[in-house]
Amino acid sequence: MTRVKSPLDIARAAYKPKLPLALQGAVALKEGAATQSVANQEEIKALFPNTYGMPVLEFVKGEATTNRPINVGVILSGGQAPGGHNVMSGLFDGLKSIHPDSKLYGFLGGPSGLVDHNYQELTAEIIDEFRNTGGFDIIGSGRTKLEEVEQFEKGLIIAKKLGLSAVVIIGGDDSNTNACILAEYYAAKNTGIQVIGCPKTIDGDLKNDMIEVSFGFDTACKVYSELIGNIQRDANSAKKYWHFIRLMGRSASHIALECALQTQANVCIVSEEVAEKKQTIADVVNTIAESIVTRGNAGLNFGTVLIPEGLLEFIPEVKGLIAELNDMLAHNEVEFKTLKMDEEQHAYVMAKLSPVNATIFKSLPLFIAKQLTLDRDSHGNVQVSLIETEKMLMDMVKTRLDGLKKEGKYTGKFGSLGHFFGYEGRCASPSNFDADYCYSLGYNASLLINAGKTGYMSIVRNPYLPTEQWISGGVPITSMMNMERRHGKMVPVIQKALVKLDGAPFKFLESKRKEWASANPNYVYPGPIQYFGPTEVCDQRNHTLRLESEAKK
Ligand code: FBP
Repeated sequence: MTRVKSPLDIARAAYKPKLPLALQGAVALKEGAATQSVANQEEIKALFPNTYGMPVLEFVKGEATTNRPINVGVILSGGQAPGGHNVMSGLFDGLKSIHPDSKLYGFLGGPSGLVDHNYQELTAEIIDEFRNTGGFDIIGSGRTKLEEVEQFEKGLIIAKKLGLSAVVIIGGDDSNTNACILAEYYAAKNTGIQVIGCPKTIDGDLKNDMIEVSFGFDTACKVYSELIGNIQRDANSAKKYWHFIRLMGRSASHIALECALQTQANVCIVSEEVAEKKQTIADVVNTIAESIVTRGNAGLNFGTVLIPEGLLEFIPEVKGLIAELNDMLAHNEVEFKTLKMDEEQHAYVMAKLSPVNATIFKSLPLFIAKQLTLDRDSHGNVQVSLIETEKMLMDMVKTRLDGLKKEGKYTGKFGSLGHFFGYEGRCASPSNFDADYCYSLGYNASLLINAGKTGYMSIVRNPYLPTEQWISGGVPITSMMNMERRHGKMVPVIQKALVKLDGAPFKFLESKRKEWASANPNYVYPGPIQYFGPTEVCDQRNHTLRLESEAKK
């Protein structure tokens, strides 16, 4: 059955993503200095003897060469992010420009597709259907962790059968950690199968000196900011609700911060700051209540509060509780699951926890306590998207305001509504920035493969500048790694990039906070992403990228 296309789908299909100047034609490879991992150099070097210490790579203009056809398998891993389809179309076009007989295979449903040999050849017809569209539906995604030798071996069988030169893994920090382990395994065994990663995640936490932004962040933030702007206009019209808006971002608060910069919301909680200042839940409640009191006493009984999805894990008292819960539930999973939900499970957890954590657990609203014990994801993370922190804060803020009212310090009226924005933005049609950036990442990945590289992440630098000035190449994944404790064991992982409290975006928010929380805010209504029109409207970069890039000058 043919898919019914929206007018935007049809118009967007004709969009030609822009490539960096250096990639428009034949390329040559320039090698930079050798790299080392961000920390734990000796341990990482010992674990990755074949892929450690490689140089940073840059593509520059070169001479045309004769190439052989290349077959490549591609995997979409983890949460959806706008632009994934463009990574694939860039990869496809790159492979075809290397040799028209090259083939691209998509492994279906994420990394498990490689292990279970579920795949489909991606023909020009299929790729054309998905150019510049959002979503990962071209082949689907999944969260299976690639970590066992048995999985690598099964992958090898299908790679050999399809004559693959390389596997491209489009994923976040955990998926690219797995890509690195796979690359090392295949290199150590001399299989000739290369592995290349691409930096995906709306969360924006796969970021470092070489990767200024992960793809999808720009579009997702623009979608959420449009919604927040609309809510602010509604709030400013009806003047009767405080909107508590939780925003995706499993760990880092990059999304909440960027949306605050785009919309000038009244309050934006930043988890990293909460952790740094060792704040309690009561402190967070007070921060929010303060703005509500200031505005309420001035007759303004409405406003917006942005809450990062991962907040609870950053509140030191709750973090300790979650760590103990993770271990306890992992060890008692079977028994725990036989218990009746709610009371039985709650009592069971209370009995198993240390006294300190049992007290904290008991103090949480029942629905939050229950949500904290839900199944972990395949990487052992709490599924923060299922924890309704905004509702918890709405309740607690109300209690606090009732108290302040009794003390005669608050004269306003408090009505609140909760929202969670996450899935709304993950599959949006990519902004022009993400469409170009992703296409370039994919095209660039094909060139890394053609150059015989493995264990590299495809990178495109200077994304704040116009596309033609972007610099593309590769960075060894081992250079982003450090050792971290996971499931009670020290393992090599890509270091997650949290919001830097001395970074320009947070500093800017900090300088504006008082003003935005006050009775006289100046809401910004960003409106929808524009795909056609003047460049200052359509090609605008996000504030995080702008502020960080200006700070570098
Ligand atoms: P990735 O880290 O895989 O890119 O996913 C990010 C994310 O969208 C988080 O913001 C969110 O917490 C999580 O995925 C939700 O996961 P799921 O799609 O499994 O519900």
